[in-house]
Amino acid sequence: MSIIACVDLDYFYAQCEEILNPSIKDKPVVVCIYSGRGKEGGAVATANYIARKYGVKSGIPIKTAKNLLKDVEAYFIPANLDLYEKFSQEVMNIVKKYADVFEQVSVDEAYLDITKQSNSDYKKALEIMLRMKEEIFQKHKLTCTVGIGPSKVIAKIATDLKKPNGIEVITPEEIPLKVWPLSVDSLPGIGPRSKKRLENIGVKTIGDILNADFMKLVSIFGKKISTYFVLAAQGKETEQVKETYEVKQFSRMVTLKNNTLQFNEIKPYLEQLSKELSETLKSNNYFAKGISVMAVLDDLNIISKSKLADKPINSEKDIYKIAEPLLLDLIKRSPRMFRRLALRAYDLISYEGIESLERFV
Ligand code: DGT
Ligand code: CA
Ligand code: CA
Repeated sequence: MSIIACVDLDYFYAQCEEILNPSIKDKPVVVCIYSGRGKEGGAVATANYIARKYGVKSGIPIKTAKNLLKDVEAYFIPANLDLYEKFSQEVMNIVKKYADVFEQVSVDEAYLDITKQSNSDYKKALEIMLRMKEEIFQKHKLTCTVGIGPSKVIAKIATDLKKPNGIEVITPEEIPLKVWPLSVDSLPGIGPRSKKRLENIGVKTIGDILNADFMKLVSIFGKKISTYFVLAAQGKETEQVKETYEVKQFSRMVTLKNNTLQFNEIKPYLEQLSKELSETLKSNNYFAKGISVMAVLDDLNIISKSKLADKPINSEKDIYKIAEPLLLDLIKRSPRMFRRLALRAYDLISYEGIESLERFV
């Protein structure tokens, strides 16, 4: 019997901001995506649980959130997606270690097949996931919620039951008790519209799905979706955890102190980026064949040039050697001064199997 875990990081963007600046932690924190139209145009990406008590949630206009929080001291922070991406990668690298099979489904969410690790034992599975939660918290001071069950759907439902900073196990035997009383829209895939249609035929809870007339469901949702509802409600849908393959590229970017087009001034930045990129490749066990240099100009236009090395590389020296002529070429054809410089490695080769690499080096 499979055991699947779902890991979801709590109020993710807002929690990253709290980690960066712990002094805001006991106040409402709202992470905003500004549209650029008007001072307060845009939407809320997410908010911490204190702000949620005031009704602030993902997707509402920033203006509405400001209104809800007008009588309290609150923090409105523009989203820093690079920062969240970086936290996400670091946390997911920990999560991965605890899985037989690991599938990342969004920036803050992953499914783990832990059947082998736990020997199909739910008590063991719980212990393993508690250890993982602990390691994530120890290393990053970041909390997450974990759900464990016999299928992806049940694992996800378990996670939603215990947010934030919780853990929940639902064994197959516990499904009637813990899952069937829940409202139908707790089942992943059932949104407000399907909920309405189900209510119209008297189906309010997940358990009601199993008592409903199957042909009636089919007449509304079709056979495929109806079958999914019925299997999912019993923890019997068989969607596998699909291994997520590693990122196919790494990059590093820097903002120049002064905008410039002078090679001598830009060179130290390229050296620094080569060093950082080399470190990233090495610490992730990768060689790269492709190197690309990109410049963001002072009008925010972007120019770039790439080249494939003759063999996979990952040393600072080799990276710089490929990158320097690319930079010189960009400087030559750039109409404007450089504002930022980025270096990217692609066409990556993992050196887990170092032997197979010998034919390259
Ligand atoms: P949670 O899981 O309920 O504790 O809270 P979050 O914020 O982690 O919610 P989740 O897992 O649905 O989404 C993960 C991140 O994705 C969230 O921190 C920000 C982003 N996100 C979610 N919904 C929206 C949205 O409607 N708009 C934008 N721009 N970003 C969103
Ligand atoms: Ca989340
Ligand atoms: Ca999520």
